[in-house]
Amino acid sequence: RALAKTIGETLENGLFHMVFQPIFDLDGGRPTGFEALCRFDGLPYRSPDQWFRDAARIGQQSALEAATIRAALPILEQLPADVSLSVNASPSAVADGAIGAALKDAPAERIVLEITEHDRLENSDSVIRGLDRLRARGVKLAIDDVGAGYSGLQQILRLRPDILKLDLSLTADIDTDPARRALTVGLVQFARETGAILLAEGIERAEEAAVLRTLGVDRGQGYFLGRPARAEEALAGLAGKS
Ligand code: G
Ligand code: G
Ligand code: MN
Ligand code: NA
Repeated sequence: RALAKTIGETLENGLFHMVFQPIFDLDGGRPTGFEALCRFDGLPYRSPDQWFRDAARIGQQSALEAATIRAALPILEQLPADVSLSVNASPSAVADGAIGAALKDAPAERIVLEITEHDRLENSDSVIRGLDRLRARGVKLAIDDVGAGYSGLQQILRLRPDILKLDLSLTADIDTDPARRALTVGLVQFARETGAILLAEGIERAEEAAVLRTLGVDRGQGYFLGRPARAEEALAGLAGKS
């Protein structure tokens, strides 16, 4: 099938590249980490979401996820030791061991695993076992897209993540929306009481960053703070900052 062929070729020939978006302490300073995001080079253009859905249909999702992680890891050698690398993973790729294998030789304590329940947790025991194994090695766990879709409160209560990543639908226009502020205040309190770090994504304006900081959100990510960029550009942005 055409789909299997393009995904097969993407994997075999590395027809994708990684970009890296900085994550900042909202109190300022240089990035505390970068999130790795994949970009496919083939035509016609497809978003990562589409690619992973397509790959899932032909049983290649885990292989594709593992390939993007392996492609992201080399940037760690060029980053200061206290700067972390966040990679995305689906629960199913954690459960079947693909993510653990991709991270086998990685410096675990510098890795943040961002997971979203894109797929239902059909096999939740094996997901939890897979996450426990990774965390035992020192990998930090972030729940991605908190406030959207399946990344619900049950998952947070069950997994006790190190990092909660607020979905951009909560961050957008938080400076003008009291309801979004109220929800965020609740999550700030939850994070404080459970020792988790709260990270807001999708920050596009200075006013949003200022409000999030005032509310007690620890970290931020978004176009206002820094766009995803190829490794060389991301590293150049880091140079000269302290
Ligand atoms: O960067 P962008 O907004 O286009 O990413 C769209 C979605 O694809 C996001 O939900 C993101 O988590 C996911 N995504 C991007 N890159 C990767 C990747 O390398 N691995 C996995 N598993 N998901 C990714
Ligand atoms: O993995 P996750 O779903 O968190 O992926 C985050 C997505 O959000 C990526 O596709 C990234 O390109 C995108 N993104 C990053 N910063 C911003 C931003 O400031 N605004 C918007 N709309 N999207 C962003
Ligand atoms: Mn993410
Ligand atoms: Na997200």
